[in-house]
Amino acid sequence: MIHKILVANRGEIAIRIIRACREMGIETVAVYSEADKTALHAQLADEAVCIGPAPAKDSYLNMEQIISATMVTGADAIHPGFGFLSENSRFAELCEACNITFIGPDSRTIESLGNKAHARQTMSNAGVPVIPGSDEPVTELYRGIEIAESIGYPVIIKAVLGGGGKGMRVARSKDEFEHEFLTAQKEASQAFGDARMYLEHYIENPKHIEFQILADQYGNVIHLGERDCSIQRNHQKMIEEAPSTAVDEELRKEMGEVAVRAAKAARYTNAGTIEFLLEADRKYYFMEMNTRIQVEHPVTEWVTGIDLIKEQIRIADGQKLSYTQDQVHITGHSIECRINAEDPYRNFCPCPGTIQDMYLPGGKGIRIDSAIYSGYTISPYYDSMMAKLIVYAKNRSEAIKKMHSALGEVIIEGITTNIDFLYGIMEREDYKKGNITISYMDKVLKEMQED
Ligand code: MV4
Repeated sequence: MIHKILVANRGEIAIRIIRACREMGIETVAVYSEADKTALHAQLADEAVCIGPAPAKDSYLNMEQIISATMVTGADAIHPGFGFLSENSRFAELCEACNITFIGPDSRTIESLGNKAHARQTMSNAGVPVIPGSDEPVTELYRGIEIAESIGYPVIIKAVLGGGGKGMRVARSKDEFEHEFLTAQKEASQAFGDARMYLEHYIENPKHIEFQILADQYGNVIHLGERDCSIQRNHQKMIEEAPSTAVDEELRKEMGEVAVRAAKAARYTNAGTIEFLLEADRKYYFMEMNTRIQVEHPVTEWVTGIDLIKEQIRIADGQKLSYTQDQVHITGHSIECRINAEDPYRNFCPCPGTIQDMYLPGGKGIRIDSAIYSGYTISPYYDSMMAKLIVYAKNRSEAIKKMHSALGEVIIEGITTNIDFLYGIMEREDYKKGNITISYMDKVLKEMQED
C-alpha cells in the first residue's frame, strides 16, 4: 500500500500531484532546489527536502539525491510528473532496485518506447498504422540516401532516441539529404550521445492528435479519447483541446481501439499517450508513445470526469482500473492555454522576474493549475510555463468564448507574458473554424509580421 509519495518535480504539476495525494489520504514529500526555497510546491507538501543547487542537473535530475530523500523520509513511491526524470528508464530502474514504487510504467517499457525506431517496429508488428519509413536504425549516410529514395521525398530524419522534435530534420530532395542527415546526426549525438537515425516519409500539414490511455497491472487497457495539440511552436505546445474537431464518434472508436492495441503491444501499464498524425483524408499514423502524464492532461480530465493523477496512483498501487471502456463518455469541450513568462514579440524569449501583483479568474468552467503567487520570482533556471488556464463548456464555441473572457480577466504584473497573444488567437476566425494543422502557428506569426 502506498502511504507516502515523494513528488520528484516542481511547479504546477508538483502541486497537482500533492492535491491528489491529499484527497486520497496519502502523505507527500516535496523536493526543491536552492532556487526553489520559496516555491509553492515545497510549502504545500507535508514535508520538503532540499536536493541541491539551482541547475536541474544538480537537483531535479539528480537521481541519487532524490532516492536518498525518498529513503530518509520513508516515502514508498515517487511520482515523477513530466519532464525531468519522468521518462528516464535508468531512474525507474533505480527505483525498482530500491523497492520504491515508480508511478509510471516499468523501466523496460520506458526504455523500449524511448527507442523510437524500436517503438515503430513494435507498433507496426501489432498492426498499428505507421508512416512508411526505415525498418532499421540508420547510421551511414549512403544507407540513408538509399532508404530515402525508396520511401520517396520529402523525408523526415529522426533521432532513434529523440522525440518531441529534437534532432529532427526534413529533406525535400536528394540534394538536401546529405546536409540534413549530417546536421540531424550531429544534433542527435550531442543531445543523446547516439547518432542512430530513422527515416519516414514526411507528412505535410497534418494534425497532431494524441490518445490518452490507462492500463492496469492485470491487462485491462482503456482509452479516454483524444486531444488535439496542433497549436504549437518549436515543438512547444501552446493551446490544446479535447475533443478534436477532426475526430467524430466513428474515428474516435477506431483510433481509440488502435491506441489500446498499441498499449497492449508495449505491455504498457499506468497512464500513457499515443501520438498520431492525422491527415485531412482521415488517414492516421502512429508517431510515438509518451510514458508520462502530460501537461495537457486536464482537458481529458474535464471531458471524461476522470482524475488521471489519482488513477496513476491507484494503478501503481496494484489496483484495477476504476472504469471500463463502456463507462468512459466524452461530454462537452475543454481547452487549455499555457501561460508562459515569455515575450511573443521578441521571438518568445523567456522573461523571468518577480510577479508584483496578480489576479486570476474563476467561476463556472474555469480551472487554473499554477504555482505562482503575488511576490513570487520566476526563476531563469527552469521552464517558462507559469500557469495553465483550462476551460470547460458544453461545446467548442462556448469554450472559446469562455477562454477569451477568462484570458481577458487575467492580470499578471511585473513580467511579460503570452496572455495577450493567446487572447488574440481566441478572436481569430480560422481558430474558431478549427481548421488548424501543425503549421498553424507559423501562419499566425507570418500574418502578424505582415501587419
Ligand atoms: C513527423 C511529421 C511529419 N511527418 N513525422 C514532431 C515531433 C515528433 N513527435 C515528431 N514530429 C513530427 N513528425 C512525419 N513522418 C511532423 C512532425 C512535426 C510535428 C508533429 C506534431 C506537432 C507539431 C509538429 C511540428 C513539426 C513537425
